[in-house]
Amino acid sequence: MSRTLSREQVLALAEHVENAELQAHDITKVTNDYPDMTFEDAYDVQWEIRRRKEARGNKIVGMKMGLTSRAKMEQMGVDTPVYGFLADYFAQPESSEIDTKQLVHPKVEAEIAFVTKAPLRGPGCHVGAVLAAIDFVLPAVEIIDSRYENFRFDLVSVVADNASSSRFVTGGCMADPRDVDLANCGVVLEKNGTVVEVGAGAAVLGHPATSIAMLANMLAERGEEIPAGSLILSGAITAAVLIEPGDNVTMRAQGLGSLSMRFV
Ligand code: OOG
Ligand code: MG
Repeated sequence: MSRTLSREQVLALAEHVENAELQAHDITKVTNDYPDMTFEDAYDVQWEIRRRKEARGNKIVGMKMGLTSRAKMEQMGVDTPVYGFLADYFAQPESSEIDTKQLVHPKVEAEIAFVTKAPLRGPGCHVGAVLAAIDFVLPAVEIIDSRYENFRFDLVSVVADNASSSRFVTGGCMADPRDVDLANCGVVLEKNGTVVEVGAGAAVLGHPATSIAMLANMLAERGEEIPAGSLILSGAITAAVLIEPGDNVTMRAQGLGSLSMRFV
């Protein structure tokens, strides 16, 4: 572990970045002011944002992996997966209206969500352990919203910004992972009735369950685990799509049904 920030700097950055989320305004990326910041520093900031939300009474309902597909890595110009947490108010019902006034510049991503029935702990967590600990999978649209100007960032900055987490919608049908071929599962993302992205589960590290194993192993580096009952977004299968007020978004996943939402 290497760190460059003092405790006071971590607390100040967490307040600064979280305020941008809560007030829906953009900020310059944190590495402009702290060019030597490390991943450990950035995760310290993210975990402090999580602590602030919990102290305010928010519940943490799950986790997300990001930048797990080539499409996303190329779109954002980065090369390593990152994780973030999901707070209770990020979850939005299927077919609901999502208020863009609470967001800076939202984009949508088609993902597979995993819900755990047993804790997952690294190091050494593998796909087999993940599949044994999963209660069910279901399709999900993640609404990401970087707080950084023009959605441009480096990996350290995006980690400090909770991996751009802001909202997510699950729906369609839940399935036992034993019954679905998640690598070959085709997904279609539509905006206003037009297909804008297509892909298959294998885009996420060869199999989306790999992403959950990677999360357990990354968390182990901080002595943390994935608790039972967590919802985990395994990462975008395709590139993210910018949306505007008035847009309707539908995701269809092979054998798992579809889900929609509207942005206002
Ligand atoms: C970072 C979050 C990426 C995904 O699924 O790849 C992400 C970003 O692109 O803003 O959630
Ligand atoms: Mg995502």
